Amino acid sequence: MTGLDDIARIGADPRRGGYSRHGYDRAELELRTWFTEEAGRRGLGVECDRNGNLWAWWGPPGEGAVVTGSHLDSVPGGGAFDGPLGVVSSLQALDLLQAKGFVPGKPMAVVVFAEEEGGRFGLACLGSRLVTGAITPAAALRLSDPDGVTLAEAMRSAGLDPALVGPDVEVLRRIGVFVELHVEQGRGLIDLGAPVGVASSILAHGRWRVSVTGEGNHAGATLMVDRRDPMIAAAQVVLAARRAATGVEGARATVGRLVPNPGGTNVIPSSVDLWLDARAEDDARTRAVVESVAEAARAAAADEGCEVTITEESYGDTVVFDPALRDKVSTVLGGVPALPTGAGHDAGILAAHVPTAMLFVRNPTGVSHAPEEFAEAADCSAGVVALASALEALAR
Ligand code: HGY
Ligand code: MN
Ligand code: MN
Repeated sequence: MTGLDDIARIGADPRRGGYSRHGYDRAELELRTWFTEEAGRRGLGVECDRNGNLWAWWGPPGEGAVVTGSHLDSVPGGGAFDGPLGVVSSLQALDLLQAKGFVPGKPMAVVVFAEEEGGRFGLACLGSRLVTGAITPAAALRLSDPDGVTLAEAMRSAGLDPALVGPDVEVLRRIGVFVELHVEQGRGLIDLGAPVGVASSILAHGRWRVSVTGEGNHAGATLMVDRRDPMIAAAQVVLAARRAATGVEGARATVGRLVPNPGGTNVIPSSVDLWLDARAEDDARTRAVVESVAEAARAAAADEGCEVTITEESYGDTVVFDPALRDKVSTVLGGVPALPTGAGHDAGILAAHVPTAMLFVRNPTGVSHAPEEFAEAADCSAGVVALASALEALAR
């Protein structure tokens, strides 16, 4: 997959393995430059919208466009394909259409959404949520990264004016249909024996911040009976997440991020922050998992003489992709299988506003959000051909 080779050195993370490319950090800004150059080489006109999303237009920007694309940012230590495969495949699909002399009957564009993973500012799909109004400018401008750099400061460093962020009706009006190609992040296409599939739905999912406060103290001078150790309660929250999800059909719950304050080996933390990522087939089951974890957190904190607060940081209900568009794309592709995903996507945010479809490319490892994530070159090429066919059928 030549396009991915071009960016293979950008944002490689020697400590974690894989890639760490986050909203407006050096690696992601380098990827923005790479994308702008690649689009320019193809005669596409590139513009950045007020929310930091890049748009590369084939022909003049206009309403009812056939839009494809994805994101370039990653999770910390993420794989090479999650996001970039969709962007590279979009450019290569346009290459195929231009090479065959296809003349679009509608405007076409490739979009790169900002901070899809929320790897820096903690909120997934930030760029698409801002465009659609799924997050308010005020809430977005309250975001800051673990070093205390605010979203506004990061956007300014990228030459953007944070005062302009917010719902963008003009941008939304331009999107007639959005098709996102993405590496599959599970085993669906492996089990189906298919290189490419279309998405049927996305699990309901959200993120909750659990903050436990106790009494910071000395690890050696403080008797066990005298402790109010927030780490004890935090540990029980982690175990409660596993128990809660296991008890709800199809649910998933993860604590992948836990930050003790101050974080010294010989220090009983004064507080611990941890983030719960919970998902399930519908709102009721997702909320049931979260409520069960919250109950356990309150009990564990009380037992340990600690305080606990639980804050919902983001949430999206189940997404069911437009069945007519899904079936049209599947038919154009000769009847590829439709499959659900447990991973969130910008396409999931846009689906509430414009007709949206997703294509998945087989990942023989079934692993994602880790360096082992992979897609065979032949399957990537099949994805590009499929995307080109879908876009051609939609842009005729
Ligand atoms: O978290 C997700 O599912 C997506 O990768 N942002
Ligand atoms: Mn991801
Ligand atoms: Mn992704």
